[in-house]
Amino acid sequence: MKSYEVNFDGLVGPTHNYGGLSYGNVASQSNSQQSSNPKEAALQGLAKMKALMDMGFQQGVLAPQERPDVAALRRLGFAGSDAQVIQQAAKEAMPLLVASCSASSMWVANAATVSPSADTADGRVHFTAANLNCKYHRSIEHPTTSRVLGAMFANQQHFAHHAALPAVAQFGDEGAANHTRFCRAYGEAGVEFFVFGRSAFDTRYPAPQKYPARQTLEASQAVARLHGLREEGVVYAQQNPSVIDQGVFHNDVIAVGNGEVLFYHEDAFLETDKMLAELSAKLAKVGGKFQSVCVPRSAVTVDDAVRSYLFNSQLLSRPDGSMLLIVPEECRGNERVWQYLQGLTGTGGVIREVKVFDLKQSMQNGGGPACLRLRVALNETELAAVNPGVIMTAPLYDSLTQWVERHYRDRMTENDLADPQLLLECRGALDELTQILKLGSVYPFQIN
Ligand code: SUG
Repeated sequence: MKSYEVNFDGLVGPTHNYGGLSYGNVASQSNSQQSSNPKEAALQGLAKMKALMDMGFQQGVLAPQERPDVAALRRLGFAGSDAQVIQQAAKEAMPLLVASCSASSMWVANAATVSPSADTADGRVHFTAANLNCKYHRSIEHPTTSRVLGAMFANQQHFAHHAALPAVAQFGDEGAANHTRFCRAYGEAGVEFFVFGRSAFDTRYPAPQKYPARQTLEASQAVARLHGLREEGVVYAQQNPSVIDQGVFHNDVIAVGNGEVLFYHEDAFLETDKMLAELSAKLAKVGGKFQSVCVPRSAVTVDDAVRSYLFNSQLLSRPDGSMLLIVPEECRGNERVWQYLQGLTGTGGVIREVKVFDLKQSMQNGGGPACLRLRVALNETELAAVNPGVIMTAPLYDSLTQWVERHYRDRMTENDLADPQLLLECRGALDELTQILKLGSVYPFQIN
């Protein structure tokens, strides 16, 4: 049976702004308080989805969330009408209003961890929504994420959904941003690779000193158990704490994998040789031949990787078996990175082509091409069971583009977030969106 990797991209929401909310994420911190352009952000994301679809890849779309999250503000004690809640928060606790307005759900690599049916004990595709509990503005995403994923993958015969892990730092889980899967073909059993930043219960593991390690070993292990993965089909590795302290807040900022290939930076992991040997041995057991492409620090420094987002790229398989790398424009702007990429594609290795995309609006908050997509490997039957409303087509691209043009503002600053009118605009837009994507009622304003 045919199988595919389907990329579901997060549609940027109408409140996209630079809130400076993510300590440890260099771009988020350095662009804090700049004015943003939500319309441009959404159109840049849609252009990437359209381009991948036009290249022949399976592409889907994942809806943004209701923001401002008035219900979250009410849980923090703000009261009255919706407009009063927003005005009171703006007056008394602006950082909380900003957090409740974040469009951060666009980075759907953090929405969930997904295990394809070929890896799981019950033969279904498993999803665990990420609790994202390292940052308040992200910790409020998972209830709606679960409803949206439930509406997209609604068939219980093929899809199993797990609620987010307990919402404490010991089970900090950032979803697919710290998870990669290696396989010979998408429909065959593979090796799932979980990368954690620290252990919550075992003090023998080192931890970063400056910035938080968002993913714990115990969270990764819990997800593997929930999904029914076999021990021979799983490898755990620890991120190098020193790169976390240099701004590598997720593993997908320093490594990306696809098929039988891991593309990574020399400083990305601890005990790299042991980890590569385990990946190679376990992939061999399911018939695969593991290949690693290491980028040496002498060619590209960790700082170059953080600034350019070289590794936050999409590594895609082409029909002839070679691979294509989708990188952000910032890679072309960094001389060392660009030179490295010219060499990489010119030497007859597996990565043959690089395509550059302008995703500046998202990049300024630390979200590159790979952050914007959630990969779901599906066989033909499973793909047919996905809600067809969320699969990208030329007409869907046109309607989403027109929808963005109609509803989105082209400038947003902190002052705009305090405008109660913004809530009404967003709800109107999202109500229409759920009809376009045939999601039913998924937002708090639609179900309460
Ligand atoms: O969680 N930025 C996100 C970026 C997530 C990138 N995702 C992956 N690497 N997979 C984060 O730090 C910034 C929001 C603000 O500052 O306005 C933010 O949430």
